[in-house]
Amino acid sequence: MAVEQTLVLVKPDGLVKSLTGDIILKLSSPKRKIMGAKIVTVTKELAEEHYKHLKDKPFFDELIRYIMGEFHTPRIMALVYEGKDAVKEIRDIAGSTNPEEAHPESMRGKYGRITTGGVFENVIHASENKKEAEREVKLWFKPTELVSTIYPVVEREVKKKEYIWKSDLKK
Ligand code: 3AN
Repeated sequence: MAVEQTLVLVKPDGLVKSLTGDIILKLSSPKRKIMGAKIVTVTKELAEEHYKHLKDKPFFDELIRYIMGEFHTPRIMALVYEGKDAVKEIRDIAGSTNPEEAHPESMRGKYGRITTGGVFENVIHASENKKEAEREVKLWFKPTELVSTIYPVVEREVKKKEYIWKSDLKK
């Protein structure tokens, strides 16, 4: 089995239900390493790009509102895992898309629900395959946000403003 990377999102319902600890514990294994982690407020642009394969589905607008945290809290936790067979193993831990069909011990089976409006609130996202994983990791993380450069990078000079802590401003 090859070493793979995969993207995990603890979705807004996972955060309001305080499930981050449980999810990270379930994903912990000597076979896997966390390569990056952050809390993100999801923009409409990011949400639509992430779920672009579902653009024509009747639940697309609700899905975008859900991942942006409109029904829970406007944040998600994004993680990149690396390990042998990581994509499939983490998909299995996450469980099937439909929480009612997911294995009862999977994260989605345990904690997911279908709202009366028909949205699958399934707590966690895990990349579907290696190709999607690369697309998603690159969408959610900059190379410098990962502990090592898992995909090829190039250097580019950019001039931009940045926020620093006010107390760090030297006079
Ligand atoms: P997965 O997240 O298992 O890869 P996708 O990519 O087909 O599945 O779906 C992305 C998200 O869209 C799901 N996690 C779920 O929140 C929502 N979703 C998918 N299918 C449906 C559906 N039939 N009805 C409502 N929401 C859905």
